[in-house]
Amino acid sequence: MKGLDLIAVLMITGMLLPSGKAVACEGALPDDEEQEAFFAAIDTDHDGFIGVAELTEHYNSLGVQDAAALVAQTIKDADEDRNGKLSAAEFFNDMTRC
Ligand SMILES: [Ca+2]
Ligand SMILES: [Ca+2]
Repeated sequence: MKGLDLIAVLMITGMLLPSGKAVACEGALPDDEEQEAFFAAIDTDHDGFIGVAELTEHYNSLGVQDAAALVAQTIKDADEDRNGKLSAAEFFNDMTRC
């Protein structure tokens, strides 16, 4: 996800950190503690990765209309080592990429 696409998705999903700060690409990278809390909230089986099912659940909980499509797009864009799930680094790299 890049540029306007990312911003649009963030607006649609209301993807906010627990502190209420939006994850954006304007140098507002959240601190490690916030990243960990946010990641852990989605990584419900605590295996250190966000899988398709977890991401789908997250988007569903945010009321995303076509969660499956957004999940597929997110994984496609962010899964740098192509193992089908997102590590914290992959996840936040994608969300904060400009
Ligand atoms: Ca997991
Ligand atoms: Ca991966």
